[in-house]
Amino acid sequence: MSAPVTGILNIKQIREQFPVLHQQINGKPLVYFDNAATSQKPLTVINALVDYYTGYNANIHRGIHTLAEKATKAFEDTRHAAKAFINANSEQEIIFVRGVTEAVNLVASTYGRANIKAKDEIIISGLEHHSNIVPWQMLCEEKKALLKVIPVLKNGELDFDAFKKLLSSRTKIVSVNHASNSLGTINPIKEIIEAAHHVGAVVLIDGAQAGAHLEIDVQALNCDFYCLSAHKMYGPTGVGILYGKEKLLEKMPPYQGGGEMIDNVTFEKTTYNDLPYKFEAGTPNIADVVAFNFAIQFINELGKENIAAHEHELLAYATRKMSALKDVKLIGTAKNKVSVLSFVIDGVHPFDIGQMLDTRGIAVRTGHHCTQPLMDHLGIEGTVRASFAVYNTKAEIDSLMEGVYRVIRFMK
Ligand code: 7TS
Repeated sequence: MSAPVTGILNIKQIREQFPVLHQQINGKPLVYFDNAATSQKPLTVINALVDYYTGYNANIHRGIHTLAEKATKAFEDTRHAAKAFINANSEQEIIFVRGVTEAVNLVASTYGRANIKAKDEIIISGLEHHSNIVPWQMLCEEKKALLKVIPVLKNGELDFDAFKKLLSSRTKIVSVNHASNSLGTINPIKEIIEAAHHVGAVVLIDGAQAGAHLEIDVQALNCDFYCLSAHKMYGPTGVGILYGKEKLLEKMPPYQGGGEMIDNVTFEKTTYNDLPYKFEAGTPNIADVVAFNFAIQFINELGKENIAAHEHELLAYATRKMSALKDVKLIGTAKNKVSVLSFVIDGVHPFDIGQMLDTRGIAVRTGHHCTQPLMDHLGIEGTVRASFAVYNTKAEIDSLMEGVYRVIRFMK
């Protein structure tokens, strides 16, 4: 399979850094189009894990021995890199969590529990992943608050006028994604943040689908919270970031109690550690945090603009080819999209399409993509989703198309 040089990125060289891509699945070269679920990892990230466990595994922050110091430095280096990556104001604003799911739960449980009262309103959007729905629902149930939902237009964009009408002095939190995992829609988060701030609400942005694709500048956005999952950004699973404005984090109660998050403990009273450690109870996922730094470096070295340009070319190419098929319906045709192509084939279950593609070595995701309310709104059970990363090629999209032609011939 050819892997050409596109734009200024050498895709062939990039692919060489991803060992997992070079294998056959069901006798065919693997075509990995499930990047919105999790991206593959470059050798630098894999080697960082091996280096950590073979060279300097130690618990951090507490030891004075050499290994503990080395591990602590590597851990804190990632915080430094993450701060720069999203242009946070300080490292105190970067909390390591397991991923976006934990980040949203942390904010709902701490900021939410401390600030939401009966009849307050929380606004999410109809495009949200379950992890940006359920924690708010739980909070609303507990506090007798109300969950409001920004409607989704036919093309998969948010209805901004409807959003403005939902806003009022009762709105306390607005929580939306930067980009939709099911449809790819890039949301106008700067405008959403501005409008929400106008009524005094705080705003959380779920950046799960933005981290590897879109520029993120939390100061320019002026969001209050921003969440990322490393595993969708060429990094390891089990680690992510919660960014929060320092003045908000300072006032929030801790999330979990335990070691590291304390300043002083007596049986009568415990005082808490400074930021960011107040929110990092217990031994963290040290190895994966250390390796995450190499994923950030991978993205920085390629340049997000270059990555986005390549992925856009792939998206435009695949969209053109799919649109030409009368049996295929694209789901999500927003003007601004990350590289997610969702589709259905009339009369064929997405699961069957996924299985047939897998027999040809093509990995796509099928189903509701943890956005069941969105699928209900669209009146479908689910979609087939191909999502592209920087190592994907047009030749791989040609393979996908061959697979889709075959599904149509075979099933219709
Ligand atoms: N928010 C969005 C927009 C997501 O796409 C996902 C994961 C999450 C939150 C949760 O992230 P986690 O890292 O805590 O699991 N999305 C998907 C997906 O589209 N297919 O598998 C996981």
